[in-house]
Amino acid sequence: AHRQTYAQRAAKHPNPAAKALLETIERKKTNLCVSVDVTKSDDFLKVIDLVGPYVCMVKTHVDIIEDFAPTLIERLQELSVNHDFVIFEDRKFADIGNTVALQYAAGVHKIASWAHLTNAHPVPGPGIVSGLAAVGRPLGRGLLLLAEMSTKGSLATGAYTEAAVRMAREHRDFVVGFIAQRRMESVATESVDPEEDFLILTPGVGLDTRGDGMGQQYRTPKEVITEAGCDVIIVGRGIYGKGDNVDVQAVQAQAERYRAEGWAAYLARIQ
Ligand code: UP6
Repeated sequence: AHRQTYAQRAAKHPNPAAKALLETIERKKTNLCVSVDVTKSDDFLKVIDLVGPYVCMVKTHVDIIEDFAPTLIERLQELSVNHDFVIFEDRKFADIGNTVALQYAAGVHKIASWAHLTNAHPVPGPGIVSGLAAVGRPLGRGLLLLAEMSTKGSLATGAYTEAAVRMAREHRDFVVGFIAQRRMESVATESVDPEEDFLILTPGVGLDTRGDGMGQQYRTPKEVITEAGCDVIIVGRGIYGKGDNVDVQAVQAQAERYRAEGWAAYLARIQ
């Protein structure tokens, strides 16, 4: 899949959320997803409004917003329409099917009602996918499985990563890809359908530092997109620093910088 263009893949993708993401990437010429990890609603909306023109997707951790109100989701949805980006709630579900279905549909945040994509740890086994699919599939949502993590000492390696890929292959109507550090086609190859097209979304991307002192490890867009064959770069603090005192010009400049690097890395790959 990674030798094809985003447009070619969009045309064939059966899942509405994955298709929308691929179309957005092609239309806006950006494979940048900004992870908006700030704790105040005003900063959250401000950063999204600033980076909106440069991104295909905005990634949220809605549970870190200290003044959360349902109207925040309405504003987020307006920004998603006006700036043309997909919404990914990085919830990292990790419980039994029944519980994750409730966490996805209900509670304060009602994630399934607004997030085009969300993600889950495969650790509980395939029931987690069935539980989330029962809620998300009728709504046209998509799920990403965490097959690998960007952090030092991650346990998601080897046989665990292989099991994640097998789990995804058995639920291709809802699982549209992975959070991972490389392409997954060559993992657990006993039952690969040549038509499968899993998106690889990759966090741990930074141009100016290699880590954060708390286990995070950064690679460049070129390493991630050109060399490892991933599809989307996820960048948080590389764009907005600590997230306090949002500097309008600096945030826009960094967003355009990562967009340009990510796109050049993609063009180099498909050449
Ligand atoms: N994230 C990772 N690594 C993973 C999975 N998810 O960093 O393997 C998420 C974090 C954070 C973002 O939860 O929201 O991606 C990375 O932010 P940063 O660019 O500021 O390090």
